[in-house]
Amino acid sequence: MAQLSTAALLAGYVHAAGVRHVFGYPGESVIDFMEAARHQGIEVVSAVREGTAAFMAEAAATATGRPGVCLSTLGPGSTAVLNGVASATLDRAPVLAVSGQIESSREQFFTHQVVDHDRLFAPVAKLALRLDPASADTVIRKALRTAAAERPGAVHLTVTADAWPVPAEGEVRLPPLTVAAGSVDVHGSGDPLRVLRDARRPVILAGIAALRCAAGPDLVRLAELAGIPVVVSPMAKGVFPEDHPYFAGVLDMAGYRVVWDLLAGADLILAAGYDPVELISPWSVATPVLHVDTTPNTDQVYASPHEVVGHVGAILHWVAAQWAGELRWPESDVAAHRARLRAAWLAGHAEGKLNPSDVVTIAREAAPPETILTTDVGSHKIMAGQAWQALEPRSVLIPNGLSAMGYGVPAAIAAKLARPDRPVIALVGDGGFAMAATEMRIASALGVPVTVVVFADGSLNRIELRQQLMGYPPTATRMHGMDLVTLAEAMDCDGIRADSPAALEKALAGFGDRTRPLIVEARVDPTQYEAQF
Ligand SMILES: Cc1ncc(C[n+]2csc(CCOP(=O)(O)OP(=O)(O)O)c2C)c(N)n1
Ligand SMILES: [Mg+2]
Repeated sequence: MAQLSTAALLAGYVHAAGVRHVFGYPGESVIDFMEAARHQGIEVVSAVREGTAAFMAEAAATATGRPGVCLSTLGPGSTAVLNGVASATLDRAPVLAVSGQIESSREQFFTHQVVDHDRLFAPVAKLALRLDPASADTVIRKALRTAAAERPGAVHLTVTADAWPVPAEGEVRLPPLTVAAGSVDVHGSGDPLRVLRDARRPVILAGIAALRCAAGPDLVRLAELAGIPVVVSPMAKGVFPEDHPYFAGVLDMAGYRVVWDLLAGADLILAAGYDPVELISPWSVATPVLHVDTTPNTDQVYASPHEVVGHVGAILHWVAAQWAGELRWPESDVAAHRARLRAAWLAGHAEGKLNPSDVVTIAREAAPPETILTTDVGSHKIMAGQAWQALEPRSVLIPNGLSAMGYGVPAAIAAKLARPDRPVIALVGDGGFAMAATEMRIASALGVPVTVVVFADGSLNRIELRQQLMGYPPTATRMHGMDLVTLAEAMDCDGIRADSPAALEKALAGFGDRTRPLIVEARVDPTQYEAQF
């Protein structure tokens, strides 16, 4: 068999891993790989800049459960991609980030556009390796397996420009890319199941490892058998259907005090795949925790005398199979809790204005149930994160590990490319939108009909509120309104301005059937956010 070039081997591996889009920004040092990817039938999507290309790779990975791939050139390309690599790692998305590098003969002494990738990526990637032809096969397998293994994240590969065309040893032999959690380890003295059986008012806190383990059906079964309310973390939204009678809200989003009160009043928290990377406020409750996760309780954000470590779905399945006893919570108590949460979420709502909560409500009502939502970071995220009703895993993409602004728009484009069968909507702030707005020209160029609703409040609201609380004026947190309708049209997108609930309803009517990208400038009054701080 003819030997593949290093570029072709890498392209072959990522294609075998189910990757159909590589998101990147071109440079001389990666031309060979772009060509090899094209040859494999992989579309190379050029984002407007490398950092957003990495967000796209993260979103594609999160929406599908398969690895995402991003590409940058050396020097300014690799420094620009850094933010998105960090985001993939802290958002626990399996991403392969590939950067070119100057030819190996100059790598050790040349200075123009040369930065040390090992040192650059070490703190923000699970692993940073160099792809050499002689060991390419092993290194690619190691990179893919490491990115996908618990806890998943980004792996960075540096490839010198002269390495791409060189024949590489090996052939495509894809390793399993599933969650790595075989046997169950039980730590702590005594029977962890007894801890659950002894609890009168337990609450389940389900997180992203539960989502990765596809533990939804087991969560539902346990919740129903034992009558236990389920709180989810923002990035795990959809792992437990949010129209279920035992759904009890989203941690650390709007109305957070009501959710924390539920956890404080419980006599046991069953943490099912909860990853403290999502913890926004400090862990403030003294309730005992039973830790069930793919990873031992290495964070120690909460103490947990018992740890059950393994596949979260399999463990919950086993727990449910052992369950005997009364329902711990009647459905009516959980419903009363949800009503309190809803009231807290609506606090500060003013009639006759376009409130942030109105935007979430109207968007959810206009969206077909199977819609994929992406958000950005800021006050709008905590409103959407709590009340957007998620019905399926991987249908809500919220950046909540690094919490990097500028994610919502590129994530929506990538989600639509990865799941063309689904309507996709992005709910973003005007600050975060400004960071990534020009990515919408990619949406129109590729014919990707995403809908972006911008919470236009003229403010970096989340930070302005903090300033206000500290008694300071809004230094550097106010923005002059941008005309988003004109901007949309300049990028061959549709643009609509809405400053009332009725206008927004009209703007979003039937968006699931749209064939062109749409930007909606939703002129919200931010006063309601004050009640959420
Ligand atoms: C890249 C990046 N820079 C800064 C921040 C800090 N930050 C968090 S929320 C926020 C304000 C976001 O403003 P906007 O996008 O308008 O959303 P809003 O809060 O107004 O809903 C800022 C600056 C961040 N999370 N990410
Ligand atoms: Mg804003």
